[in-house]
Amino acid sequence: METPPQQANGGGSWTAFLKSIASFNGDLSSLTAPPFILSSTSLTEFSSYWCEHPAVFAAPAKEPDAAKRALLVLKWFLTTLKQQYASRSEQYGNEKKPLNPFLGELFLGKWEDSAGTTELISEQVSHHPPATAYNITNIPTGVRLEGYNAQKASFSKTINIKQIGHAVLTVPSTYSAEPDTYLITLPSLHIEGLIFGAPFIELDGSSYITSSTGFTAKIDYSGKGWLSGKKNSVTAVLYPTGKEKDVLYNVSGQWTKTFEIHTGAAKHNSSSNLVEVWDPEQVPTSKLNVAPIEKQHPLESRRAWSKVAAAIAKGDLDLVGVEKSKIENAQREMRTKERVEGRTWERRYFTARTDSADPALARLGPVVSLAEHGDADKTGGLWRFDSEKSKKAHEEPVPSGEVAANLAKELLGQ
Ligand code: HC3
Repeated sequence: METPPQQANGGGSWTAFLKSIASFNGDLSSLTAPPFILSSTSLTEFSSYWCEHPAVFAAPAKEPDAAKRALLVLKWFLTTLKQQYASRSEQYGNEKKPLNPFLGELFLGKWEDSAGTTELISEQVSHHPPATAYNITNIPTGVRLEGYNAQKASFSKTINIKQIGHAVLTVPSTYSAEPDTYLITLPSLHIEGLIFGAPFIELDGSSYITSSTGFTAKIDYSGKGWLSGKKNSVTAVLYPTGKEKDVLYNVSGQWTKTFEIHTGAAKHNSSSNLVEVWDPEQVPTSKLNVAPIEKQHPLESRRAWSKVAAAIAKGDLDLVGVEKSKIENAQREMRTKERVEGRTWERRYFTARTDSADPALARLGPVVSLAEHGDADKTGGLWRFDSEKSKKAHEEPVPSGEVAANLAKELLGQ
């Protein structure tokens, strides 16, 4: 059995943390985690996990057959799970508490590789409740993912997290008149290993991908049980929407290791129906390029949190508190000022859809039990990428010198 960190560190902080979790009110940002469990990475960065294999992300655009395109989308989704839920904790057992983003926080980057340029825009679009929105576009193919997410946590034996929000993948294809739309729901998760001071994520329940081309994938997650089962297990089936029994492809394996795709409803013993084996060890991830800190917009995550990150790296908890409070207080003052002036914070890249029904949700939402309003009450809005705003943001010069200093003072108290 592993040694709980309070013994390893000579402090009682992990036990205190466990006690605080037991009286947890569901607000993840309110968890007072001990210093060794604090991460200097903000949740706005997590949006990049959707595309660490840009070629896999863009692949559906080149597939003529609609069912195979849906399979490629399912495959891409499954390949992202390892990045999303295990990459911070490769050895398992050191999942940390990410920084809680402030409203307007940005994380911008680009992947440049064999798939061409793929752009990432991630923005904290709501603070109460916390919600992050993202848009990822592979420029050569136009494959584009947009989405937003928030978390609802509860405590029962451990921390259980329900993800609120969804993603929409658009795949332009030379083989069909209009682009395919895929509506993607997000899995639930819980934290394992808490009692041993070695937290890691296990996924549970089911999630779905349903497409405008008439295919649906159901993905089931499970972990290691008392008597059987393997950690991070996943199975999935792809079928024509509404015909769950007519399985076209099935997938089984572990989302952290390998998974196999077979035709039909089950894997044949002879593997004669094997389509593909995905092994993450064989396919290196592509590195996201992020501008050097001094060239970033003052609201870009790594620049805005740099002093907090330095304090975490030094293990100076008092300084972490001081630097975090500067940002929190400046943000509070900004919200008060906005209230007094009768305005709200203008999101830089996203707009909450309020005018008319969202086409993807209206068309595909009922298949996967997603409401037409997209749980907007729990995410501060139904957030969609705003290409007009994005164009404007791209045309503006990144604030530097005195302008940047004033912005940092006003918005981040730095
Ligand atoms: C629950 C979580 C914050 C949310 C993270 C999300 C759901 C964010 C969206 C990404 O696309 C996927 C994702 C991956 C990991 C999720 C985090 C894991 C742990 C963190 C909690 C706030 C921290 C709990 C504290 C501790 C010490 C137990 O790890």
